[in-house]
Amino acid sequence: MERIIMHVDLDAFYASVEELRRPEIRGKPVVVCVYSGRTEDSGAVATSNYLARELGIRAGMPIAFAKRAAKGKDVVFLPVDMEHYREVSERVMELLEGHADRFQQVSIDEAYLDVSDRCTESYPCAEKIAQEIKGEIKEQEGITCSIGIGPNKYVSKMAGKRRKPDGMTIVRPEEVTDFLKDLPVGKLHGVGGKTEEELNSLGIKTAADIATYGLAILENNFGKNKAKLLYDKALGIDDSPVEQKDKQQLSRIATLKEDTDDADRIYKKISELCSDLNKKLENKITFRTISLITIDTHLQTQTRSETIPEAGDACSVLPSYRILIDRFLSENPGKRLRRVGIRVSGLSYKNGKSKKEQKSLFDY
Ligand code: DCP
Ligand code: CA
Repeated sequence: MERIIMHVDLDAFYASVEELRRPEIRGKPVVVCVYSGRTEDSGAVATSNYLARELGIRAGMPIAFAKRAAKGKDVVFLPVDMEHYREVSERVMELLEGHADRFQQVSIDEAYLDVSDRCTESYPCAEKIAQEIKGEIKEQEGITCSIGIGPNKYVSKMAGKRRKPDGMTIVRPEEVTDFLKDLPVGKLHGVGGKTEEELNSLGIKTAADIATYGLAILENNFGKNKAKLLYDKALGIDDSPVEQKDKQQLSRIATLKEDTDDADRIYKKISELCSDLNKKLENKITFRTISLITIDTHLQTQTRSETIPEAGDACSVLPSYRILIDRFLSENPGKRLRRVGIRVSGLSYKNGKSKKEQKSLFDY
């Protein structure tokens, strides 16, 4: 059976999330930075929104360069808030997972969905799912994504890059070679700068050139493995499966009814979140570390963690959360919280029965 794979990538992720929660910066160029702290401007750009990209400001650029490009213009510079982006990411990933037969998250804002079973070779079905996903992410999180659909992971990734932001591109099996043929070799996902140069020096500029060159001659120049890799990229061949991986951490975050610094109110919300998280743990996952996540009225996020003896019930560790809450409040007098959350990490997955339930030979 032919597979149908979808690649979902959130647009200008950190910047979109910042624009969403800070209405005052919407419509302006936004640059999100990792400040190293050495001097005021040392560090690098993590991402920029599309307006800032028009000024030439891009991810990876030193902040000082970005400031020069922004000179005289109303450009907003913000520090990264990883905790917040992780929170949004986790919710989006859960939403996506619900639409897939097999699901693989590949970065904070990217995932592959295998929809082959639910769509049995029907691209209109996959397109419908993609539209639903776009709608749900927009409605639930207020941000946009770009989606590529194709017969394998590589083609879906390449398709997703074709139209951004808020794009959708479908490449059916019979369209793959045509879709790739005019692309410069450097644009093929996984072909690095050095390989691009080597190919160019042989007169190979596009995917079509690689295909015409042929596998045998490529092998002379690149060795067997790399030649096959390049050839497959030119023709859009990729058999790698969408690999479902166990999560490393689980969390739940919620908004308090009103901003507060009252320990009991915060504790009450935390206990609700514990019950909710237990539904996910299902007595099948244990954890060794717990964290309290706090987001105050100025959107400042803090995380406090504690290593505990292995546990499987999120509510059994409520006393430890109480200690973390009290510690937060005493260290931050006057600070009121808008949102609170819990996270468990250091996860172990029990496959089927737990050790206790497994009978030894002697029990028989
Ligand atoms: N990121 C980073 N440093 C980089 C590249 C990216 O910290 N050099 C972070 C910020 C991005 C996020 O990872 O928001 C996702 O990376 P993408 O490459 O998907 O870039 P964006 O989502 O920002 O933009 P695009 O719309 O091009 O996907
Ligand atoms: Ca992205």
